[in-house]
Amino acid sequence: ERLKSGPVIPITPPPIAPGSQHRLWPEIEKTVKQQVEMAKLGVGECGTGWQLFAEDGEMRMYRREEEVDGMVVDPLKAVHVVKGITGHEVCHYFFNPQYRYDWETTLEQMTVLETISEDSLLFLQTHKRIWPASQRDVVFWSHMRKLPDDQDQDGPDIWTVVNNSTEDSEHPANAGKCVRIYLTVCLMCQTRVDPPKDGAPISRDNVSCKITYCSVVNPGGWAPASVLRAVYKREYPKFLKRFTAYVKNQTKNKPLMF
Ligand code: 6CM
Repeated sequence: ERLKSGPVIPITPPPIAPGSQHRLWPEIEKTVKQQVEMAKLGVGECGTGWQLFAEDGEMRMYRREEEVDGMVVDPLKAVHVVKGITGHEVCHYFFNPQYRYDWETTLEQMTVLETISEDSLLFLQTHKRIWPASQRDVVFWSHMRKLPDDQDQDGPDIWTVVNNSTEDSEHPANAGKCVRIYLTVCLMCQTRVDPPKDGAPISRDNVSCKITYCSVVNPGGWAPASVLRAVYKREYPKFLKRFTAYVKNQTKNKPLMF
């Protein structure tokens, strides 16, 4: 039978390269582990140098004033607790490019340069110019993952997205009108579930998400310190409030995603 119809050619699906084969993978692994460990550390009562600069309801934002070669690189750490959403949902809307223009108000243009793996993307973004500084752009990988909660093995997983600057030979820094910025960002989300006493199914009323957002941005070139600090003071609270409100609004009529 077979000989009559010719040789049997096995049909194998095209290989999907796992992230672990990618040139950036060792750096992604190392950075994600480091960033999550750092995000888990509290800001401490005092003495660690974190100063509270914005507060609104459950949201607290802290910064440490730091400069490198005269440029402001103040590390930022924010914590927020938002009712009715899960960590997986928060990370889903933060990671996926199709939602970014909806919530990222400083964004001018976003391009996905490469899909590294299902949960890792390479982005090029240009941000709106802030007077009197030059416009900024940034190339970064972004990676989303879930991690078991070692404090609560039976509880929901921790979800995280880490963004970290990298190089891309086709988009060299400072080649056009933009100054390249360098960032490391970690969004870490822990879901709390408070099940109904009567054994009723878990609804959005029974969940809340503790969000920790850490960021260090090097502006990459001249930017007046006072303007930069004023921009951060205004933009970070605006971002976290707007983004979490966006996630609440997007998910309110959808089933919970753990
Ligand atoms: O983490 C955030 N967004 C992510 C997705 O876009 C990603 C990108 C962060 C870019 C942060 C750059 C913001 C600052 C750009 C202006 C620099 C101006 C310099 C000159 C000023 C005098 O991680 C949310 C980022 C929220 C930022 C407020």
